[in-house]
Amino acid sequence: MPLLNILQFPDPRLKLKAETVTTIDTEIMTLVDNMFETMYEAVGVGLAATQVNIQKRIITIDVSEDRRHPLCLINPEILVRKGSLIWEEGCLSFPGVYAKVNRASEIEISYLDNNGEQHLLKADGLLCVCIQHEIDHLDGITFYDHLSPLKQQLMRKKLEKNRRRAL
Ligand code: GNR
Ligand code: NI
Repeated sequence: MPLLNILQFPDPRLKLKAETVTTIDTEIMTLVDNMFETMYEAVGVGLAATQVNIQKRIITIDVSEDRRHPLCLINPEILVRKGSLIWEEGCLSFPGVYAKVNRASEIEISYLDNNGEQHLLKADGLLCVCIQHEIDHLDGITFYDHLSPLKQQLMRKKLEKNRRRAL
């Protein structure tokens, strides 16, 4: 199965807003499979379709230790947000850099799974942070957008430095 290319900051396509999925057909099911393969290969805990240049509201997640608990969220909606926490986040579109971001500490969401069945889910901890990070991607927002201008500048410099080293 082909691995999908993950867009890297500052690719302007990371700012596009994803559209609601209307029918879960074989094309969507194949995309979900390919997103899981891409996410596991890249060793990420989540991946949003926006990051692989597909503007559809689809997220793959696996926050388990054994990496054998895939979770696919289609058209996710946050219904309830409670509390706040600060978590050190990373992002596959920003390799090698990390930053503390403020998020809700508990959420309740609705979503469709890859069979089109509707679910409600309560989340806290890493899962809660990851879902908020991924839904942001679907709205064209990255963790960079949550940072102060100073921290944004620091992150851009670190990314440049990492890229020079990778050449
Ligand atoms: O792999 C990832 N780790 C992570 C760690 C803390 C908070 C969020 C994340 S998501 C990230 C993968 C990614 O970029 N998803 O969009
Ligand atoms: Ni990300």
